[in-house]
Amino acid sequence: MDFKEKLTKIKNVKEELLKRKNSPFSAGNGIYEKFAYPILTSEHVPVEWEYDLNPAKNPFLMKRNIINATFNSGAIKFQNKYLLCVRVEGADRKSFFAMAESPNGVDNFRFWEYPVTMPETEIPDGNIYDMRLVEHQDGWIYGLFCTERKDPNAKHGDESSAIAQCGIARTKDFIKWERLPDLKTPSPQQRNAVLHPEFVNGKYAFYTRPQDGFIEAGTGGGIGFGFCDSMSNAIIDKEYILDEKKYHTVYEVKNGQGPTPIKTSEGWLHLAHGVRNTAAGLRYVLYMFITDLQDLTKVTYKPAGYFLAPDGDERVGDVSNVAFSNGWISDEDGKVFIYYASSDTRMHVATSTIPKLLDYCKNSPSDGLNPASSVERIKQLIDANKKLS
Ligand code: M1P
Repeated sequence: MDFKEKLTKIKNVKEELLKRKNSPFSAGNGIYEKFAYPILTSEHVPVEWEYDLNPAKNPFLMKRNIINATFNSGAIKFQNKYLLCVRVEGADRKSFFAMAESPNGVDNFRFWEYPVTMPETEIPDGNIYDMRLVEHQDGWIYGLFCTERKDPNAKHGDESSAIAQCGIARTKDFIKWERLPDLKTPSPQQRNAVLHPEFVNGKYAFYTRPQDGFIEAGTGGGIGFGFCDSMSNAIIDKEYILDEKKYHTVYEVKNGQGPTPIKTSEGWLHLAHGVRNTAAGLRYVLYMFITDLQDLTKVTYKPAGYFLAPDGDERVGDVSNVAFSNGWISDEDGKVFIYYASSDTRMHVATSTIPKLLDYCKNSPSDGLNPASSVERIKQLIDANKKLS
């Protein structure tokens, strides 16, 4: 096959993938529906990102920049399009951001022509990932993300110790980004920091995740909450723990706020990830809770266990057994698009509605924290169902 034929084939295969229709693949669990295909994979990136299309310079039509994965994406509805700010990872292990859009939120996602050029602070980023997009009351769209840099105090020869902090940027169009100083908190490291969409008593409010080390949350306690006066110099003096990690739960090792919460008449709807330990390594699942409309640190409803876990093929990838979400979109008609990544490799969508998610949070039993109460819960349900017959 000559260069031209090869290129046509590559482009046709890609076009078929990009245009593929997606549909719910099972009766689901009544709470949400998962879809048949991932919405974005490394195969979705434009040909021009990976190949040099000049036959004189690339006679074998080889990939020159291999893209390894497309995952953990922020999400927002903008000009009637479903936009994702995707964590794209190259074969060189570096992550960066790229915008992708879809007309309907479940398929036909296409990357924009160029990836995001993210300005740097005085200390260059070693890696950037997991953006949470928030349209704030102040008129800006903020992107909060993890900026990772080599630990300056790492021992000689230690090339893996790193420091994670919350990077902040803002935009009006997702093309031009203004980088602001990193968030400062009492915690030595931060990941999974998220901006609340409204002012709270005139202040900016953040969900944080205090952590002792790069991987370990340690004494960090859980999902934190704090206030600051300005985004141009964001400093949180005190973090309150609003959702603790707990022994023998799906968030026993650590947890983290997912996307920014959705405001409903019944409270703020939250999606978060929880991490537990297993003999096969860490397992990441998603769980939900609601916080009070007035007191944002008060959890009012929290179902036991996970809301969404990696299933089937989702369980395998670069970091297996991981479901992670940092983006969702709530439409005017109450439909909710939950964007989640599986195993740090690819992006998926699940759909639900605000009434269903509220029903799930309010009417699912909370964690009794022991097997006796789990059995009691099931017995009560059996008895109630028996009375129906
Ligand atoms: O590899 C799983 C996830 O690990 C991290 O999440 P957390 O800080 O809660 O452990 C992040 O690096 C995330 O990107 C990744 O998906």
